[in-house]
Amino acid sequence: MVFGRSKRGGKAAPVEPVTLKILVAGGFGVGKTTLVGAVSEIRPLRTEETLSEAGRPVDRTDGVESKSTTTVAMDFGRITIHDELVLYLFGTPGQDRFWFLWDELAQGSLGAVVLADTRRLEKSFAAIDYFERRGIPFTVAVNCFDDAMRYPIETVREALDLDGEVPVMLCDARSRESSRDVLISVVEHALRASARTTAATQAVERTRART
Ligand SMILES: Nc1nc2c(ncn2[C@@H]2O[C@H](COP(=O)(O)OP(=O)(O)OP(=O)(O)O)[C@@H](O)[C@H]2O)c(=O)[nH]1
Ligand SMILES: [Mg+2]
Repeated sequence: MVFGRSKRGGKAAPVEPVTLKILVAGGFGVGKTTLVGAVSEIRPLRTEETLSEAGRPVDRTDGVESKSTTTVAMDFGRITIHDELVLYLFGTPGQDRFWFLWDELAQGSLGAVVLADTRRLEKSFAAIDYFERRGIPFTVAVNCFDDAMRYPIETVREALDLDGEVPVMLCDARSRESSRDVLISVVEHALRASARTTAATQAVERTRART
């Protein structure tokens, strides 16, 4: 289910907010857990485990050698955009060995954020491919790490071979405002995509009715 009205006990609110599910995805260590934690108005659910010596042969830590933990199932958080719109955020695990969880997490999502790190841009290819194949709208958000080179948005778009309509933004996953802007971009982009699909369906139906 993509859309839903949240149920609340006690006094009925004048308007129940629409709730949407958004995925926060991307390669290992790009800042998914950080983003969910930065924007969530509830204490985020985290499933961090220590990166062990035993996992070293399979866990790719190149470029983020100082990282000591990784998400092994998911992150979960919630943000109220305004009275009538609440987003439930699901952060994906970053290591390849947890790919099997993605289908479960993606079910019913309106759209996704693909976080990218310009020092390891290739780590985002798999997430982009995943959402493109399933027709799930996504925004690419470049998480600007302090020691990473800054590139123009169009350079990032070209390097990732993205379609013209995919929004690309620069962000700081540690900042609530910046992360909130990224999430709003995902919602707007997904709603535009949905409106285009509806318009196309209606055009097909009108054509059928005439023939
Ligand atoms: N300087 C800087 N550090 C960041 C930023 N975002 C995240 N970090 C740090 O980078 C590390 C990785 O962040 P996480 O949020 O755990 O990354 P993740 O994508 O959830 O990682 P996995 O779940 O293991 O794939 C943490 O130590 C963060 O504090 C950022 O925007 N700037
Ligand atoms: Mg994580």
